[in-house]
Parts: sequence; structure tokens; C-alpha cells
Amino acid sequence: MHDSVEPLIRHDWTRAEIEAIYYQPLLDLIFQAATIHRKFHIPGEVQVCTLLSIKTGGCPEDCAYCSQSVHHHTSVKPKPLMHKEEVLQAARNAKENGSTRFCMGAAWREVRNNRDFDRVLEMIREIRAMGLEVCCTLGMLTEEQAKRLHDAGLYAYNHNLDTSATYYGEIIHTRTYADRLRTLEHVRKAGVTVCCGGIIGMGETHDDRIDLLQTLANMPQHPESVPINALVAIEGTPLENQPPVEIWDMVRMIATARILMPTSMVRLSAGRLQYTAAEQALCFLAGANSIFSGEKLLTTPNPGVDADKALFELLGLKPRPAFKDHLPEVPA
Ligand code: SAM
Ligand code: DTB
Ligand code: SF4
Repeated sequence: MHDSVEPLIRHDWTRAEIEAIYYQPLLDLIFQAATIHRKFHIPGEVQVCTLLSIKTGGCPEDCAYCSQSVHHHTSVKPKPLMHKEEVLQAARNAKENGSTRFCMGAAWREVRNNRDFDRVLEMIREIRAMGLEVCCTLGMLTEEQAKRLHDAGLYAYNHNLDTSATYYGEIIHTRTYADRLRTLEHVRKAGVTVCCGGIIGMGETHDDRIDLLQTLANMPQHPESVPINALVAIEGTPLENQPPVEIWDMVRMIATARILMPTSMVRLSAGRLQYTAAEQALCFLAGANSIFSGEKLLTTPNPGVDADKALFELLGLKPRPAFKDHLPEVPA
């Protein structure tokens, strides 16, 4: 990294410093974030990722926001792990539609060393061979499992901290923040890039949001990818009546993440359907440079490929090539 930009990448952000950034007048915040964004990234270049729920529902965890927990009564029908061919076809379609990252989600509490895991490893190998960055989100992992994922060619692992350590206990009772941090360490040690962010709109305070950002920004290495999700309030979950997240809150969160973690990809994730093109443009200006494309996230709707093509056209955005930062070896 160039000397003059090095001091911008820090891992010792104080609470007061983050508050000063987060609470500044919105237009100043956007300007600061946009300035940093332009130092570290090509403006207008946006990573396009596709999500697929490869194993849906029936999850023993009780995350209050989630449609897939057995603790809630939602319209999601549990489905076993998908067959490999079906998943490969979805990955091919995603590639054809311009995605460079394919992310597979499984509603597991943790990975078990069984045939299902072997099948996921095969999927990773084959999707990697298509030239796509492969990401998975499968719940908790041991270090050994993270290594197996790495050896299969996994590029990124998504494991969100979701909110502050303090508010976490209000949202999830079946695992702890420490469990989450442990898995993230295993992912790091295995040499897989980290995708870790959170959700806003779950009834947390601004303090909780700042805490989450401080935890992420003060990790020994920033997560390469930081998804910022606006809660999708799902009927049948304890958070079903949460009001929609105001665009200003999303922009503030994205901009602060961009300033604290200049080189990371900041993803405008769940909740995009409720925002207009102008609102999403503000998010890109504030430093968001990644989206999920395609009609569905895991279980909820998302803008379709055509809508996003029109958005890219309108705003003059370009898709980011795969493996831009480094080209990992294709595993044998
Ligand atoms: N079971 C795995 C886990 O929890 O890590 C992977 C799947 S989980 C659905 C992935 C992430 O999606 C969660 O950590 C959460 O941040 C986000 N998410 C889930 N439901 C959401 C919702 N209704 N609105 C916004 N984000 C959501
Ligand atoms: C992330 O931070 N957001 C994505 C991805 N990582 C796995 C998931 C969003 C899920 C939204 C609710 C649903 O579709 O079920
Ligand atoms: Fe399970 Fe993940 Fe949903 Fe939590 S967020 S209930 S761990 S699928």
C-alpha cells in the first residue's frame, strides 16, 4: 500500500473517533466516505454476487430476524440439501447474468463432518472451476472444517456478527457472540477471506451500531467484505413488526463502514427492494460497492437481474471482475 494512504487503514479506532465520524452531518459524512472510497476503489465499480439457499429452513438456532428458524412459524418450507447438479446450474446462470461471486447459504447451526458437507465441498470445487469466487455461509465451523473448505477452493466465508455484543443476547439465545468470533478466527486461520457484517433495524440503538462497526474495524485484519443488511421483517418472526429501515440509517452505516475499513468491499445487502434507484445511488456514493443480484436473497425477494441491469446503466456502474485482489490457485 502507498505510504500516504497507510495511516487510513487502522485497527485501533476509539469509540469517540467512530462517534465523531458517525454523527457528523450526513452530507459531510457522505463526502468523507466518498473521498476515501475513491482513494481505494474504482468509483462506479460494483461487485455483483448471487445468493442461493442450498439447504433451507429447519434451523435449530433462534435468530429473531430469520425465516428459517424452527422456533418461528413462517411460510418457509424446510428443504434438504440441494443436489449438486441443480446448484451447479444455478451457478452457471448466475455467471451468465454477470455475477462474479456465488454464495451458498445453509440453514445449519454448525457444519458436521458428514456426506452433506462432502457434497458442499464438491459444489465448491466445481463452481470455483467455472471461474467464480465461491462464498459459503454454513453456520459455525471448526478450524479443520475451515481448512477443508479452503482446500476445496472456497474464496470467502460469510458469518455475520449482526449487531453489538450487548444487543446480541436480545436477538439470539442459542449461541454467543464469542462462538461467532471463534468461527471467524477459524476462517481467517484457514486462509479463507472473511465476509462479516450486520443487520440494522432490529430495534438496536445507534450505540449498538457503532459497537458493531468498532468490533469489525478493530479486528487484526478487516473483513474483506462487510455486508450491511436492512432487516427484512418477516411475518411469523419476533421482529415482524419492526418498521422499515430509513435510507438515511443505511447511508450512515455504509459511509462509516467505508471510512473505518477503506479497502473492504461494503455490501448493500438485504432490504434493497425497498429503496429507489436514487436511494441506492446514495449508498454507492457513500462507499457501497457490492450487491446481491437476482430475484431472491435466501428466502425473500430481491430486485431481479433486469432491474439491476437498468440500475447499472442509469448510474453508469460497471461490474467488478472476479478475483481482483488476488488470484488464488485453482485447487487440484
Ligand atoms: N445459518 C448461517 C448463519 O446464520 O450464519 C447462514 C445463513 S444466515 C440466513 C446469513 C445472514 O443473513 C445472517 O447472519 C443475517 O445477518 C442475514 N439475515 C438473515 N435473515 C435476515 C433478514 N430477515 N433480514 C436481514 N438480514 C438477514
Ligand atoms: C448477508 O449478510 N446477507 C445475506 C447473506 N449474507 C447470506 C442474506 C440475507 C438474507 C435475507 C433474508 C432472506 O432472504 O431470508
Ligand atoms: Fe439458522 Fe442462520 Fe437463520 Fe440463525 S440466521 S436461524 S443460524 S439460518
